[in-house]
Amino acid sequence: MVLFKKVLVANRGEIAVRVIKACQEMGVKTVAIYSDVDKDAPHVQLADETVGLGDPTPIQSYLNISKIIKIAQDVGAEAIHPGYGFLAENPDFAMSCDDAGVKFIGPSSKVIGLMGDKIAAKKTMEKAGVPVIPGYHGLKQDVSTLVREGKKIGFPLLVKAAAGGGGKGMRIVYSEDTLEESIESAKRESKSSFGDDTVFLEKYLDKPRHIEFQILADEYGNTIHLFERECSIQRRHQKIIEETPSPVVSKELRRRMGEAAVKAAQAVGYSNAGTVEFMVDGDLNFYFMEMNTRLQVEHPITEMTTGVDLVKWQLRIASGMKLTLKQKDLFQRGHAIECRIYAEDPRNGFLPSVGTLEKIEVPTGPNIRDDSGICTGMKITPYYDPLLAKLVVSAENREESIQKMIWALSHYVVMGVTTNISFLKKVLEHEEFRRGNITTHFIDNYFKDWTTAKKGLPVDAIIALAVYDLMHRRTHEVVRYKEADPHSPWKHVGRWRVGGI
Ligand code: MV4
Repeated sequence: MVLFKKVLVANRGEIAVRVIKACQEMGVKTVAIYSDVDKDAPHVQLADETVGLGDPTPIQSYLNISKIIKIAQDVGAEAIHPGYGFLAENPDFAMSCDDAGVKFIGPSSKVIGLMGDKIAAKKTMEKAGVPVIPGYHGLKQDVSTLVREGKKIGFPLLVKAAAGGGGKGMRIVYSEDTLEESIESAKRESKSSFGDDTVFLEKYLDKPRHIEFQILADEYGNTIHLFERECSIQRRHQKIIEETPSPVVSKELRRRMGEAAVKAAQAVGYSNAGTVEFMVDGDLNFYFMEMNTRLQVEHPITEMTTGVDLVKWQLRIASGMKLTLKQKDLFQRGHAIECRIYAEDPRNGFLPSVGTLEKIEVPTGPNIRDDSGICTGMKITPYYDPLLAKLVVSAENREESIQKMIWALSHYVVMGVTTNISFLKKVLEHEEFRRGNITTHFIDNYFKDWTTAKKGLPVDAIIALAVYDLMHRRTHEVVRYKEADPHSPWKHVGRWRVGGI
């Protein structure tokens, strides 16, 4: 079995860069695709061949199935790597690849479709003996059935969309009084977001943690897990800090969850890289929540602690090679953390920040990894996800890893857009985070008021600090007036990351 000679990367940003580098290291030629606003982007500069998609709107570019498949055929690419997001979990895309004779680097279209239906996924897992969150996931969808089933579950409970994920169409119900209206409004939102109003009900778990397992499976049924990632630090259903190992997963729990994750993958004939998401409650009971049929954003922390290059394995598996890694040979070494650096303004409701990147300085050192898709001069536009980079560090243990990440964030400089760097540091510095006392509600619990702008320091102090910090390659949180006064001297320092004293 030999590797592909040429792969088309159907994505942009840091993940396109990550995949292109893995291909090149393995001697595989790469084809980048790009929209008009990405013509000078790093993934385009790095690739061996490039093809333009034109109009930057996602539907016309990175989501355009027929255009992308036509390009793959024209350039003679044998396979397409979808990255994450865009077409990565679209069963129609995987199917179109099959039909066009281009290998989709991921699981089968059938498995993607099955896992996209959260009810079908739960039923499959229940049948396979993987624990699922208690609730109702039946096909009877009339409101009176749902209300009756909801009362049986008890309160609080969650109404979730079968076609959903990411909190869309989700409602928390605290008592019988609001059950019916919550079901109806969840159905309405689900219909308008996904074109499907099927919902299911779950007991609302107390002190929930999001802990997921990385899976690799080849096309001959060999399946392994590469341990867990704790992803409980989220903001509006968007993960911002991930770590491994989880501070609450014991050896024994890891073994049981890992076995359940492998069982989940095998139950659906999974192949390639995937992630089994579990919710873990305050008593450390774990339940299958969903399976992500793609490479995850947070995959680097697994790579940092296991030494396994997941993207290379995706390529090998898709080209028909056997998984030669054995479960018994895998172990976790040290502790790794990833922080997602976004172009957004934590002081202004986390609104995406757009502009031209004027300066970027990246911390370097042993066990510091920067997966980024940005360069100076690049415009950050509102068209795509505002993720600029993923900063990943590893160290011997959790405490050292946190310290190291705080250092690394302090030496990460981005000028031209506002970033969440200072917010990430505040989270890492939080006493409860340091103790490992985290749940999916951590940000809501402890950083509720963070978006209100602080009153500014005198202008000369700001400028002095800015110069000082630049010289010392340090960044601070933004302190500026809330209102945009065109005559304000703040205008001139508004892009600088200043303050924090
Ligand atoms: C839950 C849960 C508690 N119990 N399910 C699902 C989608 C994910 N992004 C959030 N999800 C949750 N599912 C059960 N059975 C807690 C969450 C959850 C959450 C719920 C309500 C409000 C904010 C939340 C933030 C993270 C996780």
